[in-house]
Amino acid sequence: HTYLRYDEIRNFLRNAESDSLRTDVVRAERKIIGTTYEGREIELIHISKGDSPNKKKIFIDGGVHAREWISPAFTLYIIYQLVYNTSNDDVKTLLNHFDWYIVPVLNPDGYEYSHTQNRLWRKNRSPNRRGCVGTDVNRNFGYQWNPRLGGSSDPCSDLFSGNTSFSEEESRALQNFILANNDNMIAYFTVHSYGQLWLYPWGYTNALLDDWMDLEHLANVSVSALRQKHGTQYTVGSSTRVLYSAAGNSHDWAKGEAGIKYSYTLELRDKEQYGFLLPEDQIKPTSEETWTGLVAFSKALLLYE
Ligand code: 0X9
Ligand code: ZN
Repeated sequence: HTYLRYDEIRNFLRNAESDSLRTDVVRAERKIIGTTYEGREIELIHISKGDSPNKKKIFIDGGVHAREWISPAFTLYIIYQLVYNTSNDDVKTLLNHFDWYIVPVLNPDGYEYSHTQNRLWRKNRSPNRRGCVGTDVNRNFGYQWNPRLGGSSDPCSDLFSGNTSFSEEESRALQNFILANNDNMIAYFTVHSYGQLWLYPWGYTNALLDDWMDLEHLANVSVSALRQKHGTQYTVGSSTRVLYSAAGNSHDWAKGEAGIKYSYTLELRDKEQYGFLLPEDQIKPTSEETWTGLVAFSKALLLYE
């Protein structure tokens, strides 16, 4: 329960894969889905029972924003549960009914930079005009992409949307993988911090989804289970209405372009106190409660869909 560097995360994934192959209850397979500007490989892990090709799929990414360290930490907790806790009844249910696709760190260049140079770095590390570095990966997706709606066309801004949509390796890698695998993909989660929010599209407009009540319902089920664990309160709602508009974000793209019905942005702990600098002693409780929410979501989905 410490914040790991990217090479440690990759070691963890390598071990999860090889350990799973020594069991017959779970199969974890790694896949490189892209290579960043600085040459780091973006790794995904597919966790399944390897028994049926037609299960519903759930996709989860973390580490889109460099400084949000709790996000990769939580995705590793999910992987740990699914691979090493297979005698647990919840884990059994999750593996029996779903295939899991998890990218712990979509933006490893930024993540490493936030460890070595600037703790509060947000963007990736690809160079721009005017000597400024980095694009906000969560403004670079190509569904209603618009730098004037909660992004920026200033390459020096922390919210730089890129010169075009999908100009960045990270957003393109996610796009390519999902479009090649989105048959039966029922849920998409992008894990961020902070604010304790369970958000659904749209992020580019105030308008509500046609099926917003379905997304709202499962989000409410999830956050009430989450709250039972350690008392942590979450707010549910449309991302524009609850937070602010942010065109080019990934859950809008997952919903609008990839057609994944239950697309969410999670903002984990905390609310104001530590913000991005969440202490390591909160990794465990944060992961436990969010896992509880995710389990409740998955079970409710089985009943609801
Ligand atoms: O601004 C973002 O990209 C997300 N918040 S963060 O503090 N993690 O940077 C929120 C994205 C959710 N979508 C919208 N609010 N539109
Ligand atoms: Zn974020």
